[in-house]
Amino acid sequence: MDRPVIRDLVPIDRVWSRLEKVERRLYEATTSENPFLTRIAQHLLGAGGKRYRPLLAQVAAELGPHDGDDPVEAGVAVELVHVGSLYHDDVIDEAESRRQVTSVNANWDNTVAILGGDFLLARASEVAAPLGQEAVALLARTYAALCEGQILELQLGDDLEHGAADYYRVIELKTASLIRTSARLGAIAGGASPEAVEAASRWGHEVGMVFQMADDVLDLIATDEYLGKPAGSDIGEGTFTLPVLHALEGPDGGKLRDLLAPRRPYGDDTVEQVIALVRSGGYIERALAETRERIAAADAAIAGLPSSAITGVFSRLGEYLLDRVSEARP
Ligand code: GRG
Repeated sequence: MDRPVIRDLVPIDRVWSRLEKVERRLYEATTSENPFLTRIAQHLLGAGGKRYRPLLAQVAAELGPHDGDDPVEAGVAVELVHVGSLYHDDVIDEAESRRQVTSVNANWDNTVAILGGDFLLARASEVAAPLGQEAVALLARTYAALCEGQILELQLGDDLEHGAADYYRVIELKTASLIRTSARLGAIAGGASPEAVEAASRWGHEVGMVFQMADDVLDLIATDEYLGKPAGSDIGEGTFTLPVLHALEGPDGGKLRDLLAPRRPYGDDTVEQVIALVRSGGYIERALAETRERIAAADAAIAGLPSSAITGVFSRLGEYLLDRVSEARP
């Protein structure tokens, strides 16, 4: 069966008309008195991006009665944090491209990318300020979590002895935190009840974890064509994700250590052998089973809410994120 289009999964016109406003506001919020800084700040906005975080904010806002500007501003703030963090991430990774265009660091240089990212983060705070103290504090905690996640990932780089618990902590901080915040801020801006805000937050946390776990599995199984880069790039960077970490603890752990213990850069054949051992040991299936448990936990988080069109939407969005994996399998 064809993969559903995300628009069909969210059949709520208000959500999509607010998202159109988010798009306009993203450009307003990233305009500087200096036209060069405006160009830098808008470089990735114009290149696309899936806008999942503002979409989640609009969906979560449907848990409350407000269909005004506050949910729109919540969506703008979370996308600006996301894009700002991508600027910094591309400096750290020395990335050449992002969203199918030249990355900011490669197009200009690291200084420009760092300042552009800082500007986007600053504008995110400014956009969130009228939403209130809770919103600003939530965003500030989320910037800190992104930094903590990135630092922990750096600390664990090339380390063959850490386990799944460390992996889960990294992805909770660097990815799930902002996805959770997108749902939480949207629910707050929509005027949802405290119970609904908590439910949206728990749902966002679980779905955010699944989002990164699915990405990490894809790096090990998808075609090069789908990924736009060779499979196994995480291994090449010394980042060992859940299936590899489980495999290191299994019967092939010794063979894997022999392959991975020598210093990087690994040859293509080494990466291929590691991937082959991970696949044949059933560790892709094991990681996917763990994502399915989290999708069930996400569903459980919203199960206590009064049943409505929006609870069905939450459920379908979770499934959609996981469907990417079967779509990308060779
Ligand atoms: C100063 C806020 C701040 C951060 C610095 C660099 C850093 C610390 C954190 C990096 C966090 C990061 C890039 C996590 C990965 C998140 C992720 C899954 C990105 C890809 O998201 P998509 O697929 O991308 O939604 P698009 O382009 O579609 O928006």
